[in-house]
Amino acid sequence: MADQYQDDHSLFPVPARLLDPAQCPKPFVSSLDQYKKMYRQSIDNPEEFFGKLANELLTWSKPFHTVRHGGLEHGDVAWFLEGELNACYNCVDRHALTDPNKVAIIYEADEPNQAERITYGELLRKVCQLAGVLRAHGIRKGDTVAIYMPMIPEAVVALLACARVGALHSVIFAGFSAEALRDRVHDASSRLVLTTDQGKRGGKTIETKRIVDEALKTCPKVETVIVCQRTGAEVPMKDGRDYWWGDEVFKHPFYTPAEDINSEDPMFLLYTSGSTGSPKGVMHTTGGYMLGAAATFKYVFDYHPGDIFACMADVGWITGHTYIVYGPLALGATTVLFESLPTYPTPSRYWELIAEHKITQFYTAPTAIRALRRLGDEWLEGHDLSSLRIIGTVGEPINPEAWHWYNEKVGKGRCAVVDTYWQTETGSHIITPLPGAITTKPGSATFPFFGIDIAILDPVTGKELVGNDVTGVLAVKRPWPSMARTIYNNHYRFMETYLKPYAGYYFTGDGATRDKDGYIWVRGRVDDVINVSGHRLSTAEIESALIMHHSVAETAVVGAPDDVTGQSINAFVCLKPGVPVYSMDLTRELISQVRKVIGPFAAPKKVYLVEDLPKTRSGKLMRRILRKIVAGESDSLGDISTLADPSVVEALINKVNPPP
Ligand code: 6R9
Repeated sequence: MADQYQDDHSLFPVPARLLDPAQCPKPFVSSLDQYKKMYRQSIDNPEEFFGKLANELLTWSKPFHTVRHGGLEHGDVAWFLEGELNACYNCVDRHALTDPNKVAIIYEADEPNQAERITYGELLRKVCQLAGVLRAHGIRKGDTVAIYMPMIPEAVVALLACARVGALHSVIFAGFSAEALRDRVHDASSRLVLTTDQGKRGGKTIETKRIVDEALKTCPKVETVIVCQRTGAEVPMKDGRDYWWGDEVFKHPFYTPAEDINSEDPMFLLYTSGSTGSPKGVMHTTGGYMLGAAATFKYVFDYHPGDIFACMADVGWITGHTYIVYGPLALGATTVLFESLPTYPTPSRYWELIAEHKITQFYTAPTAIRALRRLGDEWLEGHDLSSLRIIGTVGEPINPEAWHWYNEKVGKGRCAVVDTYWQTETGSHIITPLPGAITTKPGSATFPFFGIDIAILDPVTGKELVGNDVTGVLAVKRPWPSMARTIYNNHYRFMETYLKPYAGYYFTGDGATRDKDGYIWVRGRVDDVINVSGHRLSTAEIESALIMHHSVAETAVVGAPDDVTGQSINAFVCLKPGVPVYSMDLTRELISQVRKVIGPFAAPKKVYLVEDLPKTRSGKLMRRILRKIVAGESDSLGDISTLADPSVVEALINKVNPPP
């Protein structure tokens, strides 16, 4: 079965330079044998392995006695039970106390040549002041705070201030629309929102505060909005609700203690898309999440003091949480916060960034690599990328062409390439090469991280497919520290989505192959989730946005393969009787409907106005057929005899690929 994929099995051993002490710091894991030994320990004796690691990498205000409790069967996973620690203390105080002048954040603003550096000492002062503001506005341990902010240092301060007072932050990516923001603020019952006047990205202005105002029209529970000035533009302020960040922080001292937090106290919510319509507030707790962030940051990015780490994600997604904020700061690293786009003002921006800040680890998404590769190699010329040691990807499978380009043109064949597989729900990397130990294959995330017991299951029987050369659905056999604990206010849905589909396993929603050499290849989602430029979107969410339009009777959304964005959104729409079908305006209206309800990044690339959708006699939509048609595989539709009206298919094919 594994043979159906054209995998690239060329082998890339660890670059010799990484193992040469004259050129690079010695990797923490520097041979395959060492990886295997450590992995074995983490599986055979997780209590000892993770107990030791948790004490080595984190500072606990009260020690834990029980390393691990509960399991996947009952969905009662808990780690480091009696222990107490504060995530903010671990990320800020302990470094500010020992090395206050060390740079914590390099903020690379939208316009080039405006970088700012924030030291750990300054960061502690900023975080304490904002923590004071939160407390003054009645925020206490366990409350949820919504954060809707662009990529500015205050966004990092916002996350850390919440962690300091024990409030759960719920960051909503600033590309979400007012309606999507409202739904998330409402679902989390957030009483306070942190935002900015405007945002800046790629030279464009984003009306952040206006979007917040629009969203809050129907969020009566929100009592306070704290507005940070990014551009200084004049924005409406609502009396008694809206306060300027700058005015508020001046009222509070530069130091305020961090709250004692139990290891299993919730730390944050992050909304993500699933198979069904409404987004789910994935909840992470403190000790386990922090350990996952710190441990993967140490071993996967092989962090050594002096390194300058740059993750190009947005803090609105899990990658930003774990690898811009918590992982790097937990280990006292210098982390780069990039506000702009890889193509602004020119497609050299990443390479300028690396050269200017002497970045040692660089982490981005395959979609950015594909886009830059297309724009031509000349944009790389003349930029000194020799500081790089490790280059990583995340968010979607990387195709071999993009992998080779990244390795050769960016890494110059002298860096380790880490294709890191993980999810919002896993909290940190779960399948990934370790840069000093693993021979890679382009497009494979290779092997599991410590403590991750991978299983590939037969999708139908749920039976584990043991051995190599197997393809099935990807699952994990036992709990790991940074796995999500629940879905906010909906533990039932957590169980149904992740732990019930295959009893005793955590179900990822992805398909995967373990090849003949034991390498894991993640194939993409097996559920109704589409991955566009590394952004997770649910077909049901887009469908429900479309159906709100008065002309729409019915709709089906599928992902089509796309050279740059990985997948693109294709929407099939049946109109209500009497609505004229051939209308360009209507197509535009439908696209803007999705932009309005979810956000611009969810806009369908293609909208097909059609008479009928392929359904079974019992009325079940056969998405599989639509997927094949948009992928240009109409000649291999499989069995269509169960369709109520097989002639529908012909019409759909003609619509998508009109005959000449
Ligand atoms: C971290 C993040 C998770 C989904 C996941 C999978 C896809 C992420 C991948 C990858 C293949 C990789 N995915 N990394 N697929 N190779 N290295 O992206 O979290 O936004 O929750 O998305 O992304 O399909 O299930 P999230």
